[in-house]
Amino acid sequence: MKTALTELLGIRYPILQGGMAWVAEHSLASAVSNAGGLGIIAAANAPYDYVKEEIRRTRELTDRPFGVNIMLLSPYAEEIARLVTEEKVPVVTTGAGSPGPYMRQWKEAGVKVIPVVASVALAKMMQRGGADAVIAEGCESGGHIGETTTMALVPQVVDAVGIPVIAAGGIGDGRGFAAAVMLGASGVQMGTRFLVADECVVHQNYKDRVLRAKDIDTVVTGRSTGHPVRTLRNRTTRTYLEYEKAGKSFEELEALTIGGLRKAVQDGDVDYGSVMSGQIAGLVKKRQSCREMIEEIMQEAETLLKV
Ligand code: TUI
Repeated sequence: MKTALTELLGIRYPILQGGMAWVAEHSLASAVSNAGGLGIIAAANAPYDYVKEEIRRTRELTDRPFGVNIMLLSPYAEEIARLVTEEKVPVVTTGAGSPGPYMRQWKEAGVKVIPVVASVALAKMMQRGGADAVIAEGCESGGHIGETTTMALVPQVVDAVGIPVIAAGGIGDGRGFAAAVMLGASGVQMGTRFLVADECVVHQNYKDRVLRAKDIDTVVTGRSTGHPVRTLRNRTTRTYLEYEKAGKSFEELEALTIGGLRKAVQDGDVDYGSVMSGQIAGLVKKRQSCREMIEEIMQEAETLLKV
């Protein structure tokens, strides 16, 4: 399938893998790129040397294009931005903020820039700043989210900008892909489905929670602090939501979740850790390789889009 996005990035299928913190490392990213999508390494809160090594390992495993995601709330965001420029990483995606200050250096280095946006206003600002495409991410996504759903956000962003739009949030199969195309998207980004991929290094307990999840099993914590985060419901989210209702302080809330994602991803502590996942988890029922996932999704989508 050829779209503005496959042309822009030189990839076979217009499927990006989300830059999931602690999850999206060289093994997952290279598997997605080798399968014809765009694999992405998450820089998350990691420092320069760690991400540099991840880039080296990814390059060892694939000669296809790949990306690095910079989480702009990271204390290392600025040095990771420089690393991406130095390494001439093919694609950079950003999340949780505006990458304005770094856009120029990336463009000059020939890095393709694709910011994640959760509003039309930021999408327009990114286009003005020279972004090559934007990822319009709805609040069905896992992790740090905006307010608007994918269904409402994507067509509004498509109407507001002239660059390719990638839909994210709530997409997990060929039907979601086809729906995104109907909304005007040139491709999709998926995170939750790739969580259970064979090449994904997340702890088996985490994968099992996603595989067992039902439609209503995610919750959003942190709406009161300005950092809403979607995860699968567990003991910690229950306590968190009680604390929020009781008006406990920001510090008390933070103390509940600090290090929670690492605990869930690496230690497999899915009762107390932060099991970030999108609402589409209820649809994710089988483990597969990244190649099987991508080929299945594209086949389903192509059948639907032909009728
Ligand atoms: O960034 C994400 N998702 C994430 S980042 C993350 S790491 C984390 N861990 C613990 C607590 C908090 C974060 C986990 N999940 N998605 C991309 C995304 N960006 N979603 C929403 C946005 C966004 C929101 C507001 C982008 C820009 C924005 O406004 C920026 C501005 O300055 O206008």
